[in-house]
Amino acid sequence: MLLYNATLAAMHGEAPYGLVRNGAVVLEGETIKWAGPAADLPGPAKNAESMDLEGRLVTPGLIDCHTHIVHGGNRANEFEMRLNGASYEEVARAGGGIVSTVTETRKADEKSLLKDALARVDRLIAEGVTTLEVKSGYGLDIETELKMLKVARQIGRQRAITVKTSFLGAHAVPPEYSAQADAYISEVCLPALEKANAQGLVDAVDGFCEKIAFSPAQIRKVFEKAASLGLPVKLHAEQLSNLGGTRLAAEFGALSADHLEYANDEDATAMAKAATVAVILPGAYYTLRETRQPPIAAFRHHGIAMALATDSNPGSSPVTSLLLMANMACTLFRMTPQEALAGITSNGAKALGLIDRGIIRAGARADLAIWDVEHPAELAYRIGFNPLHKRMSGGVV
Ligand code: DI6
Ligand code: FE
Repeated sequence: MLLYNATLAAMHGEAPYGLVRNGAVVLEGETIKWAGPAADLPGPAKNAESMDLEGRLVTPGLIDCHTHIVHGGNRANEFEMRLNGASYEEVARAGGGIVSTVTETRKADEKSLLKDALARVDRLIAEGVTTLEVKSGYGLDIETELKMLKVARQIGRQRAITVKTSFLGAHAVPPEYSAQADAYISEVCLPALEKANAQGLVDAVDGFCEKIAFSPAQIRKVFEKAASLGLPVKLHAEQLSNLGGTRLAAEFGALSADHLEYANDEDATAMAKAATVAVILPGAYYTLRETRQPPIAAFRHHGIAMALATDSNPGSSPVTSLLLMANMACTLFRMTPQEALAGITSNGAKALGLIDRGIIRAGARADLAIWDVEHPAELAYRIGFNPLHKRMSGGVV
């Protein structure tokens, strides 16, 4: 199939956005066979079945590389609590926060978890998302952690979207292990990880390194298990304070360190050395009314790839729009529209360790988003406007 009369934001090469005016893309099955200026089209491609894109913009399919989109219930009540003056930490210490979603997620069966998650996933798909990361971490017992990961895998079967799963057993200490975080790690988290991995449910291992969650020493135990299983790691690090999680993640060659509001130049140096992607999550920053900004200038200075994600979760980021995250990253953090688009395409792929997508070039997976806009900056510029014309996942519209 030949797509022609398009502007390509290929997201690689010298030009800003990898922009190709009057471009064309040739697809073969699930794969991009050729992409470039229409004038350079190889002869045989001209005979293919063709689709006139009437000047529209084509980007790689969007990648949401950090979500907790599978969960029971919602936390509108805590939204109200915070508006009545409670802080995020106070809500968590009062037994609310993550733990209240754990209760709801334990109660829910797979069918209802899937139904609720799909309603959110469909909002992302409607904005051109073709690859989605989903974390566990609201089970915090072996059975429910496995249940969440199974539901995540189901999403990839029920919708034309690639799902990558991250095991997040070290998300919070469940009430039954209150003040026994070490015991929780050894008795629940590590055995759950082994079991989930044995069932093929784990693509990466994540953790929450924070005072209200787990210390670097505890996260190290989880990462050592991940390494022994041959699984890549990533980490919620430096979100509310600087505990050294980012440097720990870099030491383990993490795919990404996420949040990073309290990261410093030393952390950025370690990330650069390990080629760890910085995942910026403006939805959590905004929802928590955080004032400390992630050190974007340091990440730029060190040449660190920056990804953007929704962090879709019922507590700190009830978000189902990746385009809104692009807008917020620009307006709140002064990222450029080009950095924002890279954050939800090429660098999102890197944060998941995927080398077959996130850019438009021969050999990449045919995951594309076709937009009713003239210039890619429009994608980050507008607020609450979805200009998606068509989405292609593995070559299928
Ligand atoms: N950091 C976050 O922002 C979310 N998880 C995490 O580790 C919050 C999850 C929640 O509040 O339910
Ligand atoms: Fe998160």
